[in-house]
Amino acid sequence: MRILMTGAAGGVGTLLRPRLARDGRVLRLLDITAVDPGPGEEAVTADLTDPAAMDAAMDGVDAVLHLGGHSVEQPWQDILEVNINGTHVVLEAARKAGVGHVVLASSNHAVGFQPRVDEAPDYLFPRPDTYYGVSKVAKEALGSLYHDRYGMAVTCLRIGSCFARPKDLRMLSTWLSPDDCARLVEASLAADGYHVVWGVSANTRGWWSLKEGRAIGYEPQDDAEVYAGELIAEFGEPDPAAIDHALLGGRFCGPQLDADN
Ligand code: NAI
Ligand code: 15L
Repeated sequence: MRILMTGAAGGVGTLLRPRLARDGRVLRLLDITAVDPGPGEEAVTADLTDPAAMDAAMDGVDAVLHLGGHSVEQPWQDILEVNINGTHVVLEAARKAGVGHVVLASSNHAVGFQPRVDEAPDYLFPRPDTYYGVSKVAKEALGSLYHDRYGMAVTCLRIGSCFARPKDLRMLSTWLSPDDCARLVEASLAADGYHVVWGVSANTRGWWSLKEGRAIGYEPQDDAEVYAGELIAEFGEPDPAAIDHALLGGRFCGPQLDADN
């Protein structure tokens, strides 16, 4: 089993590498930045928008975990080329190589302007908060197309905040622990069909449904609440009216780049 991980040099890729390592599994790590491969790993330095490079990178691959691209707001042309066109290049290379399973890193920012509710449902209708969020909507749509047209199994992860630990009060609700991220990726790699699931741990203060995640076999084990004491001591009690708690996308819904960027 060989898994191609795009964006492997990034934060999530780095957290996932040791957690996805298995006997009999090869992780092919692709990034525009060079990565040092360890045991059970291969490295490819390539631009994911380059079709020839992606065709070559897909050789012998069984599944793709597509993390690569801009992970925060950028000017429209950059988002268009790397996140939207880049996802098309990745999916098209996967299709031509006969790859059966693709996992796409979407984001809560695909639905960032949705108001916070106690449990936002799976498959919540898009309300992107940025060009970056628009690219995640497009990524989910491309995944849907490649599932329906070509029978590819595609799971889109609307990731909350995946870091070693939650860094602020919002992340008490949105945190996806690295271990839970690996559990979610494993479940997604095994899932058939097309799914859009929240990428979040079992947080006491969570806002998002875990139903679709559980339906594909994801059982989160972590809860950001263990960090609540220290975060509240640092930042004070959460204010439900503040942008970080009133809208799903939090401060991404505040001023970003000018529209003409
Ligand atoms: P990151 O910014 O740390 O890593 C992204 C990686 O993609 C970088 O190593 C970068 O070099 C690579 N990359 C960028 N353009 C590329 C190109 N043209 N060709 C090849 N590689 C390229 O992001 P992070 O935090 O690791 O996120 C991974 C994915 O998960 C991203 O798609 C992000 O949008 C998504 N996500 C992450 C969240 C988080 O909390 N970390 C939350 C929601 C979504
Ligand atoms: C994202 O989509 C970003 O990639 C990440 O940097 C975090 O800011 C995260 O969302 C979040 O909402 O916390």
